[in-house]
Amino acid sequence: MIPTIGVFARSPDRGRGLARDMAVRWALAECGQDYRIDPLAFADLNAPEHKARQPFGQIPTYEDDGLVLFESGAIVLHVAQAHPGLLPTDAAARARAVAWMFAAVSTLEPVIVERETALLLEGDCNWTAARLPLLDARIMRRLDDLAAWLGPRDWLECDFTAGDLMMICVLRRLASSGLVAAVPVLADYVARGEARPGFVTAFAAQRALFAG
Ligand code: GTB
Repeated sequence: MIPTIGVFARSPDRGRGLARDMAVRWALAECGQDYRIDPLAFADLNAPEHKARQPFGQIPTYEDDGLVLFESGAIVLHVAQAHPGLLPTDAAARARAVAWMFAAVSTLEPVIVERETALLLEGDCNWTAARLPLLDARIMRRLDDLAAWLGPRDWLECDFTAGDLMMICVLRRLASSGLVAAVPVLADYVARGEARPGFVTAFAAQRALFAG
């Protein structure tokens, strides 16, 4: 079966690969798995048909052989369990890789999304300018700890895993902030991920939606 993923028909990032379907596309590309896309307009997201797939009216979704999944991390985990290449076979190493997936979405991503929300939805509020340095400091604390862990390694554990894939997708959302660029170990880490053939393929596929 070829899975179908639900994606934005026109992502607000205009093809920069910042929406969360990018992680799913990248995981599938790393595994050499073809997929179809179901491009959704914003107006489609809250339709009952879509909410039956994604209870919160969001993308990405994933459908394959009767299985309907939501949550990008859960989808990537499912793909990584179904194909070789994104999770180690050793049980302990596999558990470490999964821990990094959770770290990406539950320790790094929330502070990053809080900054995005402040800029996008509260940009006009008179407290935002004062709050931004606090949000940046919270993010930098996480980035410094992550960089200290990474040190001279290429990846979070021995080999590239779904943990790196999720972490790099989360870090990419800071591209316009300059915060990752300020931590060379992390800037290099993100660049290593972006240079992987799987990333290049996935990035081109999501960008193609903006070709017309
Ligand atoms: N926890 C869920 C997951 O990981 O799957 C979160 C899914 C989610 O936030 N989806 C967003 C969505 O559908 C798109 S990715 N939003 C519509 C809605 O909630 O109504 C978030 C996103 C969107 C756009 C950019 N961008 O343009 O830069 C970046 C990230």
